[in-house]
Amino acid sequence: MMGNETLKLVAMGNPLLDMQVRDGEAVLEKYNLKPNDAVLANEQQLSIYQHLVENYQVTYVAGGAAQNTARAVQYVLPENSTAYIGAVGKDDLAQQLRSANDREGLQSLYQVVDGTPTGSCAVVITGHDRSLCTNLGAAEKFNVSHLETPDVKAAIDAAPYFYLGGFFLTHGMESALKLAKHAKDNDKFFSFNLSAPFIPQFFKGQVDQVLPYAQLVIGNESEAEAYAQAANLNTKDLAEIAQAIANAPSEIQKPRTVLITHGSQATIRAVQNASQTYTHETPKIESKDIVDSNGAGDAFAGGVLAGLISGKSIEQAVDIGHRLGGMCIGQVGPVLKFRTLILSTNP
Ligand code: 26A
Repeated sequence: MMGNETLKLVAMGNPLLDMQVRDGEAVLEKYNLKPNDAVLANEQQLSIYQHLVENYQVTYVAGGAAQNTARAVQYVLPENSTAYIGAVGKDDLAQQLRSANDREGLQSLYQVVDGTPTGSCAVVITGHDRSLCTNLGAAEKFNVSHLETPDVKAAIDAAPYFYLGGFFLTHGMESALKLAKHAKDNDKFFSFNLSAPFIPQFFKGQVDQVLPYAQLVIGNESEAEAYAQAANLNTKDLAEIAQAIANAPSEIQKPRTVLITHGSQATIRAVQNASQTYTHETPKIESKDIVDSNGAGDAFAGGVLAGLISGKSIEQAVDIGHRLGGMCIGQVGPVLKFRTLILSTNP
């Protein structure tokens, strides 16, 4: 185990192995998936993984939204700056995820759950869109007791920054609140991502419980719209929605910042109780340079966090986020450079 002297960020989420295929129009139709969505697999969708293996060339990539973000943060920061918490099975997939994190210098603080496989995510690419269909497996068995194990507790005590994948709120409320309250009690920085429209849509109560502790909330346009609907805001205006999230009740002293990305359009920033919102133009990416958007939002979040951790202004941090998001879009899967995370390609 590394020492925690240099540790800056602890992230928590669902560690997943991504099974990515291209030209997946027929898969979307067969499994009733939308082109740019993220869902938990229902019973009819559970055969998708086998279907992909049997009918497509599958690229296996290390995934899990918050894990992708943590790797992106580590990509920017000096060695041994990041650690990641989540639950995996006792299997080869977990080993592959661990190795991918090792290669990036992200410390894996996994809880290993016996008898349940490591989670997987079908990533179906159509054009520039990605549809994510997840079987959480062991990730969903995460138990709050893991936060009290010596290595994990030491990392949490050492880290000044925390990042939670909003996806984790479907099952890990107790652990999420524990991290959030630890941050509040120790005057540390807690942030989370809305992750997918179904999180604010169906888990609004859970979002509202962690929101008061968050100094930074990140989401995209469809997640913001889902939040607005769930909160009865009666608006589709992204700046208004961002401001409403920023102004939601707070338990902390520092003002909350909300960043809403909007694909290739400008990112919107709102600050709690501020009189105006801000926009940050995104750098133009030529269509020919786009491979797929899997993980782009995670890379954006990682760049922003890495910027803030390095003491940059929020404007500079958002720029770093845009650069990392753009870099990810040019690679297969949630990858920043052509080196590490593609585990294998089949056949
Ligand atoms: C609970 N769900 C649905 C999920 C996810 C998820 N990460 C955590 N929980 N569904 C998809 N992902 C990950 O999102 C990344 C792209 O942003 C995928 O593993 C993919 O790498």
